[in-house]
Amino acid sequence: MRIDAITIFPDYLRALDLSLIGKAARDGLISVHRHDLREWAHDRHRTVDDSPLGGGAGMVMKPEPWAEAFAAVIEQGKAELGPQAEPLIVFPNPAGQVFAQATAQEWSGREWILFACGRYEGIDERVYEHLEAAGHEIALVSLGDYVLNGGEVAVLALTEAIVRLVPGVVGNAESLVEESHSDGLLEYPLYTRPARWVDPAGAVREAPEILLSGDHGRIAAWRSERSAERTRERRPDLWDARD
Ligand code: 6GU
Repeated sequence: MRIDAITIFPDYLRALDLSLIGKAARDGLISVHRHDLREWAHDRHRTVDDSPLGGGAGMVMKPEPWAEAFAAVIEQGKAELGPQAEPLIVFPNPAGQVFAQATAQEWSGREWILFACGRYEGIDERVYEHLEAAGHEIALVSLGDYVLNGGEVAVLALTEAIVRLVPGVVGNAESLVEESHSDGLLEYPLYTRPARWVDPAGAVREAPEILLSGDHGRIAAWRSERSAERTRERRPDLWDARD
């Protein structure tokens, strides 16, 4: 999978070199390319924003640097992947559809994702129109119902959610099956040794005995009950939406 990200803060995305995503890149499972939008600004100050037409607070990202950036990055990607390759262009945006595991799963099978990080109040609307008219597939996604200053933090989150589902990235693929949201429910509670633990306040805390029983059938049943119980309590919205 190829991942491109266009941003005015490429250093913000250095975290993609670390940990699981960094290793996936070193293992050749993904390649990550960061691009500074200001490379496609032409004035002395490398301006990428201007005041909103019609007035109002804040600044809007100008269309020209974005259009040039997309053209250049898409050309680079096609040079690497072949002329038939097409990116999914993802705009992190608080006004997008809320991102969820099903989308992470779907996008983990993509050949090429191009993230476009807006800052300020947003990007000139004509950039989206232009990309759509050119036949590109675009998606606006939000992390949730709150506002961040820009798309960079979202790209870190989205990339991690997607890349960990790329085959081979997570060593133990089974761990992806049991985790929260993989089946629309929250994960059951987890325990490790010691089975009997005295907490710092002196309370004795025993792990559920069933987990020591070795009876895999009963353990599985116990876990799915805990999973259901948790989901009903903490996320009634998920519980009501289950199949
Ligand atoms: Cl994806 N972007 C911004 N700027 N704010 C957000 C968001 C994204 N998701 C939640 N808030």
